[in-house]
Amino acid sequence: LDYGDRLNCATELLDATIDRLGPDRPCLRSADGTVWSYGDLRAHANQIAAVLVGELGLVPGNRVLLRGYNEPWLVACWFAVLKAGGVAVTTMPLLRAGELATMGEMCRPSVALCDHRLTEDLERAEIPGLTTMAFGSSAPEDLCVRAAEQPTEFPDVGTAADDVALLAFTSGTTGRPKATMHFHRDVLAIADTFAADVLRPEPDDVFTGSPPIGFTFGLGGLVVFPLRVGASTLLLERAAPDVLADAVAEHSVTVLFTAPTAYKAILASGRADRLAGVRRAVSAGEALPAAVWKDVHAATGLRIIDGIGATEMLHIFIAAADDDIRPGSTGRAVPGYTAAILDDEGRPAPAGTPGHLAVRGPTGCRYLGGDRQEVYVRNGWNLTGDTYVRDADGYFFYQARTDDMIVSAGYNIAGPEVEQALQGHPDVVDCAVVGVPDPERGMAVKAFVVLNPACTREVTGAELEEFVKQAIAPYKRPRVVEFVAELPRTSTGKLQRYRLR
Ligand code: 3UK
Repeated sequence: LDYGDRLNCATELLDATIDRLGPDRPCLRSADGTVWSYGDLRAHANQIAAVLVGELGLVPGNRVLLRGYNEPWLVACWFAVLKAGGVAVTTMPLLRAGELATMGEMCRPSVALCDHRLTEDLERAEIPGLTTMAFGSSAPEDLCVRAAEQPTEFPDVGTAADDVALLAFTSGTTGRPKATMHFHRDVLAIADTFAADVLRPEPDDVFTGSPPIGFTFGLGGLVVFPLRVGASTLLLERAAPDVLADAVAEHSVTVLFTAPTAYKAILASGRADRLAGVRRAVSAGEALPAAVWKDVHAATGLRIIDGIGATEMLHIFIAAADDDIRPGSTGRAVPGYTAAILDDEGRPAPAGTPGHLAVRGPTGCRYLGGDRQEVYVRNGWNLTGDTYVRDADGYFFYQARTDDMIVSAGYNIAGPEVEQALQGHPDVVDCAVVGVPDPERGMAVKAFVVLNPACTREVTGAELEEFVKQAIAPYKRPRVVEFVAELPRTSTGKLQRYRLR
């Protein structure tokens, strides 16, 4: 992956793709049937870049906060910022004033481009020195209206390959978000490793998915990967599993990005047949249980590509596709990346022994501000905070977030394994397993369980304890069960077990 010293990833993704394939190919699709060609997207991005520079006084290196739903204007804004040499600070529409204020404090953006429906929380965040311009309405001061008066050509700023292009926030399964910095070359590197070698998209593919573009899973899967090959992408403002499945069928989608919970929900809602036209389906964000992989395969013939990614790494670094897939395993190191399991002292652990997942490759963690950097990166290895096992063939098996490993009476118990066992119970719709202090065992396994509201029978904790005992080693069974109406999740859908602890 040698991109040379000067590189602007927006020029490469947009202008270089147009140079190769022409401006008329479909690029961005919306649920209502609107299609922007590559040429349309470039023209809008160039016009917005002209507003950024000419009206908002942006100079290279300035940070621009982006806030919007997954829709074409948000993508145009993202390209505009990079074309103008700015740093895109992507945020998710679900975030509220308090979270936006924290992010503003951390990365001090000078400009915000914000969907006109989402400005309220941003204003309440009161980020000092910030000029906000709204987009997506027909008001005279709207960015889209202002941009329409600008020339459609713009000379992209010749950034360095290792200039920061993107500030992305971790979803914070353990509390305060952290901002990670990614270079122009990193943005291309994720397309030229995971996408090129594992996903292998083609120019006629139609992408879609649920992750927000403000989450690097969505930015890669729904913007960077399709544009790198000249494919098109369907952007959905709302992508609940049923909506997503219907959109896949209606728009002849061939490449799908979503999370394990969505695949489960699509199966449960009887919509698996809607995925019949999909060629490549990716699952990331949380571990994909083997049972879900097999059920999707049985219902559709699809072989889901599981992949672990992280905001710190920008995108996916362990995955498997096609015949390489072993259900229940995340896969092997993506070509270009090296992955290992390390013990507590940082030495390589042998195959079959659980330890800390460590990875190195063309992308890696750079926290803004630098503090906590030494927690994630040690001896050149990025430590993701996950406990994994590697087998002799180089396949990696997820155990738990290391913080979610429960040491009970000397046994190491992975909370997610107990959750999967509980999920097998017909009346359990959702659950989370954590360790709670216990005078005898040190820690005891505790399960928080959401029962199917349609269940009329009384389900007891003792029944669930017995059920798990039959499914996995008895010492892993939950000693305490608490029934709850719902479980705490992050805005990217991850369980927040630390809040339950
Ligand atoms: C967990 C997985 C098991 C794991 C992400 C794809 O999820 C993404 O980034 P985040 O920063 O979280 C990272 C953490 O999430 N995880 C992700 N994928 C898997 N665990 N199997 C998986 N397949 O704990 C990891 O450390 O929110 C995913 C692409 C880009 C991303 N940012």
